[in-house]
Amino acid sequence: MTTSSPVLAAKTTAATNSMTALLDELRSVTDAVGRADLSVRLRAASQRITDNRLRVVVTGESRKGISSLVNALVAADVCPTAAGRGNPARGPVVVEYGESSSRRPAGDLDHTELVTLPAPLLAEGLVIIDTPGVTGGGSRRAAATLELLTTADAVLFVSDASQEYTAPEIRFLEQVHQLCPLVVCVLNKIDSYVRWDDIQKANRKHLTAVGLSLPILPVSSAMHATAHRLSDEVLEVESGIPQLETFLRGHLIERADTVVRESFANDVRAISDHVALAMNTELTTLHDPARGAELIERIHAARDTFDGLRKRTANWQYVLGDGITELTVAVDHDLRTRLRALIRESEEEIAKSDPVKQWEAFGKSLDERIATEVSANFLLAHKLSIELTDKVAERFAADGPAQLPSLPGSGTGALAEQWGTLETLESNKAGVIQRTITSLRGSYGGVLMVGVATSLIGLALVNPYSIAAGVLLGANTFREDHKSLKARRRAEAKLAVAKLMDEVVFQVNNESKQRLRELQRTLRDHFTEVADEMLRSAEEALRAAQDAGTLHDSGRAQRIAELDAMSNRLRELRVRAATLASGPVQAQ
Ligand SMILES: Nc1nc2c(ncn2[C@@H]2O[C@H](COP(=O)(O)OP(=O)(O)OP(=O)(O)O)[C@@H](O)[C@H]2O)c(=O)[nH]1
Ligand SMILES: [Mg+2]
Repeated sequence: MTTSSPVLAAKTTAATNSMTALLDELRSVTDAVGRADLSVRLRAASQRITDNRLRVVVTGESRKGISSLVNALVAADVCPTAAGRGNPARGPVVVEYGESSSRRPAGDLDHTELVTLPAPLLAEGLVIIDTPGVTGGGSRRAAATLELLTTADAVLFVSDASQEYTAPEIRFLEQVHQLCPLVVCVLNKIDSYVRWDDIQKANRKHLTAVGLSLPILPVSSAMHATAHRLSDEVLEVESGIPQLETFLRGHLIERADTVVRESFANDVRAISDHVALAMNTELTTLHDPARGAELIERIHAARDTFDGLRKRTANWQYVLGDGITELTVAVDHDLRTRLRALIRESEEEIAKSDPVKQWEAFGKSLDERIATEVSANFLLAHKLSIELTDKVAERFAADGPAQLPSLPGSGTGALAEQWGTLETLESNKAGVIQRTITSLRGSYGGVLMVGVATSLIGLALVNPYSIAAGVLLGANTFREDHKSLKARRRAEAKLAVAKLMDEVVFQVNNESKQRLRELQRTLRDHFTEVADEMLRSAEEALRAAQDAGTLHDSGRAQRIAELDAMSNRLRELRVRAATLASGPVQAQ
């Protein structure tokens, strides 16, 4: 979604500039030694530093002020609110940095809109996502939002000061926390409820009861809007929005900055190690051929290990392949078990009552329950995917150093659009008219039958006897029909439920299989690439050592001088990178 967006955050601080400049310098070295693979990696590292955007998803139950909060954070009226244009967005609104304000559809299936504007918090790298409020613990929207959360760096969970957390809110918070560890609870509308601090205390108790220790920050988006309009700084502080911004800066932006610096230092270290291997092998061979030979032997052995790591027969490849198969089976089994329980419950309900009377309500509640089960199944798949990534990395690292790749997350919110709804019952469509016709047919038959018999004894076809018989038979048919209709309706209702569940299993399984295939591809590509890089370095080192052996005395001194210079340059770059990585956060 946003990752493909051409709009980049304006996060060009002095530190990011120095970091990218250093990576460029290092690239001139990797280019000089002909390591195009390392140059590509350096370019990707530069991109990560300049495009270091953090996704903050804002969610909560409907009408708590999610959109109003996003507007307050960017000090602009960019997300439609119930109070504003009266037409809250149907899908998420992604708000990110842009030099000028713009608004366009993000081109997704789920009605996502992309808004850009030059707000300070966005310029620091935040991308804020306004989501449509979830209407209950198990609604489809909650399922769609959960999917969005797999790519979130932080979540703001909005509730208001009118009431304490409800059970569905706590359930949802627990799920959110499983997907994104940085969750901030925002207590909105403190301007309208004087006893908001009681609600805050009560909410803290609810969170503690389920073992969640999350910050609860009281705010008033409405007060912030007024403060902004009147340029009233005191009111602005009272609104709590600046405090929320400070929190996000301290806990998200600065920490992410540290992560970026660390990964920058790691990249520089790893890449200079790759280059240094060939250089040092050549230098050692030039200085001391005996020691060089020993080193070459060791590199040969390492080369074979790295070559083995690239092959399909490598242990980590088996761990990955088997893991994906196991995961697919476990996720499918979990979904089927959950839905089977749901089918059983629904059948009991159908047997107990006549479902036609509340078919629509029944369908709605079933839909909610399906969404709850699908969400739980999704969370399980996510958890198992992370465990598998760790397992594969562990296996790989047993034979060589590995870095963890980031997990793929589609974040399209398509999860909830996968299954249909309960279909209308045929017998329900028939209604009263059909039943009257049926019973009339019965009574008509009665009139005819008795009429024909009585006509034999000289009475008219329609006579008091035939009419009485008609009435009697008609009533009977009506009763019988009513009974069989009820049975038919139940059978039909059960069939409709089973059909819907089949569809859910089919669609959800399809989606999760696709996700797992993507996971498999990402992990396979990542670890193969790491193994390729290591193999390439070993081969380069062997080649350099061989070249060194063929040099004559005069060329040898010159080559030693060249290598010494390059190796000094590498060392100097590493020292500078380490200083930059541990340096203080610099303002723009
Ligand atoms: N008093 C008060 N009202 C607020 C505040 N923030 C939002 N509201 C009101 O709450 C209502 C809902 O606000 P929205 O921002 O549309 O809420 P939402 O959570 O985005 O709602 P949906 O997108 O429809 O789920 C509107 O009538 C807002 O005016 C606040 O800080 N104080
Ligand atoms: Mg909204």
